[in-house]
Amino acid sequence: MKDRKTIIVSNRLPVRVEIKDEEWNYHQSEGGLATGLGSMFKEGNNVWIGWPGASIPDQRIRQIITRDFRAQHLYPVMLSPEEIEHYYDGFSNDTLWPLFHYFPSYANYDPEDWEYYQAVNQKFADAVLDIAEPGDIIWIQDYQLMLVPEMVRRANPGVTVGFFQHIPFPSYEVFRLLPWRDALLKGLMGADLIGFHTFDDVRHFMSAAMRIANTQSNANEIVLDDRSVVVDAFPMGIDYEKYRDNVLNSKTKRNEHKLHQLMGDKKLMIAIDRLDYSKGIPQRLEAFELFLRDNPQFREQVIFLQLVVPSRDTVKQYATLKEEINRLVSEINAKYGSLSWQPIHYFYRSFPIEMLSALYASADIALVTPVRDGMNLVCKEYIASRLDKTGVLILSEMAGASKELYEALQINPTDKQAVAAAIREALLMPEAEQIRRMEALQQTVERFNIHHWVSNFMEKLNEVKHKQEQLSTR
Ligand code: GDG
Repeated sequence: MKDRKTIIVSNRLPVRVEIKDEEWNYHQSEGGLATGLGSMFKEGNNVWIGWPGASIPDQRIRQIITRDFRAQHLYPVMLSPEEIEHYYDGFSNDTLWPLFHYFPSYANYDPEDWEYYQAVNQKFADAVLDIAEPGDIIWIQDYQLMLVPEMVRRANPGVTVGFFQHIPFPSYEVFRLLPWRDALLKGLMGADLIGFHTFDDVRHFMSAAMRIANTQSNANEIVLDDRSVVVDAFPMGIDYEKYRDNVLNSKTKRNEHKLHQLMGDKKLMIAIDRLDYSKGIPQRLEAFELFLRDNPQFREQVIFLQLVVPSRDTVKQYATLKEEINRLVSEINAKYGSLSWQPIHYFYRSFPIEMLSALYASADIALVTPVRDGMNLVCKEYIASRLDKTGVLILSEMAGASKELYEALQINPTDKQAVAAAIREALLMPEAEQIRRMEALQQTVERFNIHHWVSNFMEKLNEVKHKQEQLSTR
């Protein structure tokens, strides 16, 4: 088709607007998705639809901002504070997020949140339908927009719809707790291709579709009355070159130098997470304490730097988690620290990328121990930043990344003894062994990078569509 275009849809646009009084600024996202899709959405008539990150009540400012965005192929969907509260903070982050990360006791089932979720999904679908023409490809991102595929297909059956979920899809036993499970499955099955990070997520989705929606399936294909839906794994990668090159940046070098001054000849172990109960931060601190208790010879020898990026801390569970982390850090530091050594350096804020890169480049060990994570990109960024190929990654079996990164020291994050033992093993690992593992990890992360992920998904989507077009013309 001649003018066929691609429309990306995600909760957030890759550019965010920040408004204060009558003034506003635009901020480019440095996230993986923005990088991976960055070149695609700017081509031809392609566009990216999403929320610009702020409520803009003033009609005049809204118009100016919309015009500025559109000039960059960005279509803002404006959301009111109530919509953000119920669709985003509520249903997305207080219902789907905990449930899909296996924290069902944290999930809140509020019918009002669900009403908003449906309405806002319809708003996103309408934005797509405003510009979509038969033959266009629409790629919808993540759990905030699970109803959009079906809403778009129903109104415009001629388009091709892909959906990718960045967080885990839980076991049927957990998913079925959702009062609105049928509607969500139906929403997703409006897509031609549904992607997850891992084959386990695929299997869980297929099982939920079969047992809740009574679908028939054929291998990884759901067979509906008039069409089929392909479900597959597309493990997301990072912009490998960017993280590798960042290490050589002069700002990164300066930060690295400062870190070395702080560290002296001590070993550095790092962990970087958003504040979230799925990231296993308290369990990791407790495992570090166990390590210090049982390995007194390593005291004064290692510094653990934990960076937590603020997130959702007005929500009760997050505020409690933040307090628990504060308490654990101060208890461990008070118990084991000395005048010349503070075991844990804890930061609750975000750092510029040049500081992140300096941390990756300086760290002898990266501890990535979520209790549940769709993929986890921090561990891949650490690998890409290890220019001399030393360093040890300790990785949770519960992160999607564990399905690719076999040469990491893999642990069950709730097994504190195992995490403590892995820290010891990492500190004692001979350099040759570190390099052997890191080389293999780098090969995987470099090859299956963000560009591979985008082209792999798009190729599959084109292939699925092509097959369906052939079937319909027979
Ligand atoms: C979801 C899924 C999946 C962190 N601190 C700073 C900073 N970061 C950047 C990291 C990394 C990103 O944030 C975090 O990505 P993750 O993948 O670890 O986790 P989520 O945000 O939970 O993302 C996850 C991902 O989607 C992609 O599909 O892997 O499983 O939960 O890129 O570098 N960046 C800067 N300063 C910081 O202080 N600049």
